[in-house]
Amino acid sequence: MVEDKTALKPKTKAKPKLERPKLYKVILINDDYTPREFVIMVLKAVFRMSEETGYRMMLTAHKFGVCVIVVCARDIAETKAREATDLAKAAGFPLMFTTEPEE
Ligand code: TYC
Repeated sequence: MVEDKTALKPKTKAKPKLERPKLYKVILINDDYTPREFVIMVLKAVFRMSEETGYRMMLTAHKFGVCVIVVCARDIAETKAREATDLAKAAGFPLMFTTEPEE
């Protein structure tokens, strides 16, 4: 008798759908006390940006209240926001960075 080797083979392969991990925004918040130069220094040190980009982002937050600094994985976003906020706190400034999920 001929053995049917294909009988147990599933017709379609199960493809578990992997959700793409959510991305998070790091947001710079304006305040009335932190010096502009200090904001730029933090942006350069923590987010590795140039003087020009730092200046542009500082000014955007200054004018509009907030500025999105970077969009990245949650743990990186939270670490950078904490690092930047802690630098300001250590220097006695109320400068704040927050994170929120991207829609
Ligand atoms: N508004 C501040 C000032 O006039 C400067 C500043 C800009 C502070 C952006 C925070 O996220 C900020 N000294």
